[in-house]
Amino acid sequence: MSYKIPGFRHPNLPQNKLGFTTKDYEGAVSTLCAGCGHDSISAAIVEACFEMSIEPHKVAKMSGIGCSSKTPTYFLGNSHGFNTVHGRMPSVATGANMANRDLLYIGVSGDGDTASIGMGQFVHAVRRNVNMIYIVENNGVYGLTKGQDSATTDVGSKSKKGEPNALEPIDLCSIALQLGATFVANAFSGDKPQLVPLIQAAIAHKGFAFLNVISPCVTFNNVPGSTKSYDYIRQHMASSNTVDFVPHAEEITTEYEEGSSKNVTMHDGSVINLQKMDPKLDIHSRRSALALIKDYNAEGKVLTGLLFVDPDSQEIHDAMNTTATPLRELAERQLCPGTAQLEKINQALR
Ligand SMILES: Cc1ncc(C[n+]2csc(CCOP(=O)(O)OP(=O)(O)O)c2C)c(N)n1
Ligand code: SF4
Ligand SMILES: [Mg+2]
Repeated sequence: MSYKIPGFRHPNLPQNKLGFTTKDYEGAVSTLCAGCGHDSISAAIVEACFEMSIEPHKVAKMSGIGCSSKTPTYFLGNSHGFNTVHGRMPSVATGANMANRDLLYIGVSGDGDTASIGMGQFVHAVRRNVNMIYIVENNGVYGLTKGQDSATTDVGSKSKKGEPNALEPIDLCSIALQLGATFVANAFSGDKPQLVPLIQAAIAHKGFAFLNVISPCVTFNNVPGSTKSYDYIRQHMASSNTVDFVPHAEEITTEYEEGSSKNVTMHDGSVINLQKMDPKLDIHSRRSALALIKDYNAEGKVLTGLLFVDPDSQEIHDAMNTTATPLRELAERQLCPGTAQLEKINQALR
């Protein structure tokens, strides 16, 4: 119960453009272990949505199974939600998005949920460029089922009760880049100043926005020897850039040092300002991101920040030329072509 303490009214809380306070973006009291990284990610989602004045009823929270997949209960309590089956969130999110593109889809998954049982589903959501934000709360362990190694556990990493892991891990950012994800970022749950603008940029992105967030499991994988512990990540984390998100219609007011900063304008007019860029990173080149992840990895470092973005990406609705109207709003007149038209189609097939 580390994230939200229930209840008093705070009349002086700041309000956003909609007149809502952060309270309006919170959810039920968390039942996760005190100190779990996942709760920090929930808090960052709350802050990001509050600051962007997102209408809670225009959000659909999607998840699979795991401690991570439980978290949508603990944020955006006034939004829609679908807690699916283990590893099956991507197909349910794809279906929902195809039926109604008017909602903001926030998918939350775990390393087990995505990199093992859900891998087949994940790759197709990326390939289809479904317009959603997809967060993997990556603790390198199956938290909910009490501490087995996952497919993202590093070689030699040791969880609380385990032997050092012998198998090569799957790097989800690299996989997402190779599959064509149009927005890829890596972050740490303990670095809120970096995480909140990354979530906001992912929300503003049109297409599949992938966010891998290293999120320590304090109960099973926060011991010396684990490469997903708080201490290890704090000591080995390196930033490719620091990120400022400037919403549409707001001016960039901060002055940045020349040469160390870059603006990326998103399709809705908002701007991601990247500062202190690693000069080796070209934010619009998959190759450069893939190479840099490998370089940092070889030095034993964990590269964080925005790694790749295609601001002109064509999401699945663009590619398939589907109707902009949510299917539930289509009347029979629009759905049924009529007898004459049907006869024409049938003739063409004979
Ligand atoms: C079909 C199916 N297989 C196995 C399980 C058991 N199971 C539940 S959660 C989980 C792993 C969760 O790990 P992860 O996605 O990393 O989430 P975490 O708890 O670490 O946040 C497993 C194997 C299940 N619920 N359903
Ligand atoms: S078991 Fe681990 S992942 Fe699950 S709530 Fe506890 S600390 Fe978080
Ligand atoms: Mg996990």
